[in-house]
Amino acid sequence: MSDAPTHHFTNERSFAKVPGDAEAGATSPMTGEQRFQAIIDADDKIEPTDWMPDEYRKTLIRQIAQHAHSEVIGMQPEGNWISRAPSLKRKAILMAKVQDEAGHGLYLYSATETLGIGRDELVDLLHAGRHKYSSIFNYPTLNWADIGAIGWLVDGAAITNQVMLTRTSYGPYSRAMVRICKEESFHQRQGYELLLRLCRGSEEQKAMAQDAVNRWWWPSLMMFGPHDAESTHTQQSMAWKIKRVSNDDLRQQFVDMTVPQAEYLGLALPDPDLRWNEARGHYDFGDIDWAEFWNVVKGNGPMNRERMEHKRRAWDEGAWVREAAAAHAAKQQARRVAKKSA
Ligand code: FAQ
Repeated sequence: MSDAPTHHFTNERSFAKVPGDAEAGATSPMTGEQRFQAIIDADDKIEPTDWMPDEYRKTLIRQIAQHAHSEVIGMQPEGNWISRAPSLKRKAILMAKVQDEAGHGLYLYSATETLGIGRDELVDLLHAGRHKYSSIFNYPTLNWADIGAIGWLVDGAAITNQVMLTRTSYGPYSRAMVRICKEESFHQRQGYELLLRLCRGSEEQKAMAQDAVNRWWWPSLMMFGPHDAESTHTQQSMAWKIKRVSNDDLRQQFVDMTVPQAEYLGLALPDPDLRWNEARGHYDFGDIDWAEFWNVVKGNGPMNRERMEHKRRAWDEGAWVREAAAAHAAKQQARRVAKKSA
């Protein structure tokens, strides 16, 4: 072992057997970099204490933090309707869903902590405008049917993206995704069922559902990010198996899955170019308004300012809770130490 480049080996896990070990043999042990690549090639998981390239770590922190921030900011558009839900049952469902999103944020911030960066630091970066969150949460929720459209389309798009992330190469992220996807599928079902009830209701209710779908369809397609040709990170992220499917392929999957669901609801999707293409075996769809997408990403969407103001205010107002929890934990710890040394 003495001639192994030890600076590449950070822990026991680095010595786990991976394909290629036999060929590498005892005479030429793998470097951390080679072992990282072998784990990726074998479709195995990189774990927190494994050696990893700095850029791999940075990419994960960027993507997972952006995802965590999205879950937390994503509580706002729906949270806005909890007090106005039309029945106790709908209120209970909506509260459970919004709480789930907070939980998703926590799992994801925990996953970034395994990469060496704390939640407080990430939240500061978001509050300072140096981190992004998903464009979708910068649109307003104008009527009750928006809650159904968010569940069906926004959670539907989120699941399409996140199912592939259960196979991402970073262990803690992939395991968080398994649990998150289970919860997201309940979210999607409740949204679809809500819209189905409206579509089987009065003319006014159906019109409300159609209005919501008209406004949420295109922003949902934007959630998948820019076209592959414009995507800064896709190529490297796919080589590292952080992303397993490209933005455009996921968007196509989502369209193919959603069109028959819209037909069953009896709702039109607001795209005159949407039609089945027999030769491709997929639906063709119209051009996305990328100017609108980038405008929203840069902070100029209809609700960006309000979302961030609300987020900062909630963080400041919750300071006493964090301080009280930290003081309580310190007191408990001091008691444990005192008991041990007594
Ligand atoms: N919004 O090179 P790419 C949810 C940025 S969770 C804003 O293609 P990448 C649950 C991107 O950061 C929704 N910015 O980037 C829920 C990059 O900028 P940067 C969130 C976007 O990372 C439901 C630049 O554009 N889900 O909805 C967006 O390879 C209901 C170039 O883009 C996740 O975050 C966008 N839509 O691919 C909660 C899933 N798209 O950083 C409440 C995990 C792209 O270089 C209620 N994330 N950008 O300055 C991912 O899978 C990826 O990050 C993508 C983007 C696919 C989103």
